[in-house]
Amino acid sequence: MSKKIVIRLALLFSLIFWQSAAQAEDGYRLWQRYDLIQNKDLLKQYRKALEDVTVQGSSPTLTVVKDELQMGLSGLLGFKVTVSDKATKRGLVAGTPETSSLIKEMGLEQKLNEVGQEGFLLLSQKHKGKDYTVIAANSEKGVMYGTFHLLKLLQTQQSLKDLNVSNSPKTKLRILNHWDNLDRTVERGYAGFSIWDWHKLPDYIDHRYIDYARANASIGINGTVLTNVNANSLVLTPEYLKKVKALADVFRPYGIKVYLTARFSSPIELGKLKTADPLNPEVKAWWKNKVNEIYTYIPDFGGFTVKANSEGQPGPQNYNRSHADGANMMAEVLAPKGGIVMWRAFVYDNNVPDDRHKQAYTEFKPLDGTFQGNVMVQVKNGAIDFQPREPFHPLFGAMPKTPLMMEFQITQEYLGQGTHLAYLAPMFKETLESDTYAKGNGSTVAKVVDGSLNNHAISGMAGVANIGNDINWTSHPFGQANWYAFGRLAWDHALTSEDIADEWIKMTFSNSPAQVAPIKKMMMGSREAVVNYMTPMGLHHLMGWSHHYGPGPWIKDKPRADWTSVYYHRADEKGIGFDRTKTGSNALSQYAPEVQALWGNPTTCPEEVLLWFHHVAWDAKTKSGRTLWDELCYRYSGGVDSVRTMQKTWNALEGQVDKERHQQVKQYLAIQEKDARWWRDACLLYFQTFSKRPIPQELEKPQGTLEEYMKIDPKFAPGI
Ligand code: BDP
Repeated sequence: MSKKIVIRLALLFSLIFWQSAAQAEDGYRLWQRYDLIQNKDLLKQYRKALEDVTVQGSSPTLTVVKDELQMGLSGLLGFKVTVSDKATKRGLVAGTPETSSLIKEMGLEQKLNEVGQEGFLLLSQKHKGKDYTVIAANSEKGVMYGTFHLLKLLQTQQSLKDLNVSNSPKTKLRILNHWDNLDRTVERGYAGFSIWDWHKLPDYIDHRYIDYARANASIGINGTVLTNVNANSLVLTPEYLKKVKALADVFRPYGIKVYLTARFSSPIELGKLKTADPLNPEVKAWWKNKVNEIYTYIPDFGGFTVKANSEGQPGPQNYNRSHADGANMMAEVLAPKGGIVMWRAFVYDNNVPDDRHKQAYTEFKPLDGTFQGNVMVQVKNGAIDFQPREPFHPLFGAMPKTPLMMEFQITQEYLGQGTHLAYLAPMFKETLESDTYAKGNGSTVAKVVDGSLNNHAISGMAGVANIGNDINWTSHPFGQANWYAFGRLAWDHALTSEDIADEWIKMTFSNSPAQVAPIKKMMMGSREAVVNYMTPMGLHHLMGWSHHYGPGPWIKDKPRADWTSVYYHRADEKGIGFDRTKTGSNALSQYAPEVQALWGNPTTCPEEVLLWFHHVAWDAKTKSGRTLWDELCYRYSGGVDSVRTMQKTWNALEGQVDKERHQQVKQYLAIQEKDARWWRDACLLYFQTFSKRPIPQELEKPQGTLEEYMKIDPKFAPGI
């Protein structure tokens, strides 16, 4: 080899090395990667269609649109795209009839009428003999959502020919709930510390805030509750309101409103009043002044999320007032400013009820019709607490006069936290598609939540965020998919889990079918895998004390019975499960008769929730023909097997997925496999002390003893 060739080769290799080093994948870019499109034919089509880009106007939101188009298209198309504000004669045009003379000329009014304030049109449009791609909306926010939609079409490599998209959100408020404390710890947060750097705010604006807003806007999220539901009244002091204002200013152009959690006792803590009684005039006056003060900093402040009389938080019941009294007092002072109250229904009082499942319904159902118009009652998807599987909350369908907001948990408190792969869209969908029968067949939870079942003017979905200051935001690279899926479903609950996964994989990893198909398969089965190795067949609340990470079915003798595991599984010599039928707690009576008929009979009750509603004998026959005990053993083992299958699938993707993320996920899957065995073995050995039956011969046997598992006590687990 000549010297020249050697030098050239060396140069080439160093270039390749430099390029791959420069592209080290840390996951920070989420689904907004905007890398050059590899499909040559499509690239040609896109380049032709999008060569000229026109966005007239210069408001903050239109600037977001321009910046995103410039950055996105330049990356995807591989040349520097400039956005012009002079109406050009072809290419892409984005705007409203007010901001864009071209769009006004096109006469899209009728079509625009159908998409409302936040929706958009994306059209291939001929105008005066020229071809345009048009993003049109009634508001600049709509233009922004249309822009992200167009970028998604490119990222997922879809044709831009004959576009005729008309799209608008089904739910009005699409909100992230951050359980972030002012000291930057995050309750149930597994991805580092809070992204809100309160100490440096308001002077230092971390670029992350902007990227956070971009990511959220791209999936339609339009609100963020910055602080923990277990609230600190400090955030309502002027010092902190200035910091909140700085964040609100960053988020505003992206259509994201800021909300805060309000500690009910703030008038005492900050106002030095003797009471926080919602009917006390001084208390009302204090909140009125406080709200007015907040609006001087943040003129479009969204309102409050309130956790009251739950898990030790103060609330109106401390003064013998109802939840409605408390919520309405706040709502009254927020109403003139356009603010709302999201009053949480996750309550349980100081007395242990006969069944915690019943408490929210018992307290809230009688209050239906007594809330002010700007109050939404925020209800968790299930009646206990974000378990891997819960039947839908009985309040959905039971409060027709009150807009009920959905509360999902994106952060995986009970689903393996920051280390397990569990794609949650199927879980969210399962709840949304459940039929409450409130107004006959097809009265789904989704229709309750989007307001259509009872014609509510406001509607909303909240998701407890899984975001922290880890470089990739969510610790597990696949945690990003849950943030993404929540936003997409809040926008349109009719989307399928598969389609959402498809989009996310293409934008996050690759468009190559060789990657999309296996990754999607992993994702689609992952939540069920977690259910199986943690809490199959309707079991729930079996986790270890406080950290909620590993198994603890033996947890008992705690300050409250309903904080223990034995309270929920009720295993004894005869069988296992919580009888919630007439012979038991009768929580089932909180559901519509159709639901009661289905779930109330162990032979028709879906096995997925069997032990949620029934105490079943160890030897009872299950659908597989096996006894309940054997079936439980099979399900627990099946959960472990599914994780091993995920590992195989992922290993086969080595060399296709970038090294960094491949390695990361591989390590997490190894942890998940180990944890799945831990759950399986600990639970089966423990339940075996009651069932007194052997684990079927053909299944893998536990490696440790029950005593060993019971001694495991993870110290300093995050999120507590
Ligand atoms: C539980 C969490 C606890 C939260 C509570 C809530 O363990 O940290 O404060 O929910 O939703 O799941 O208020």
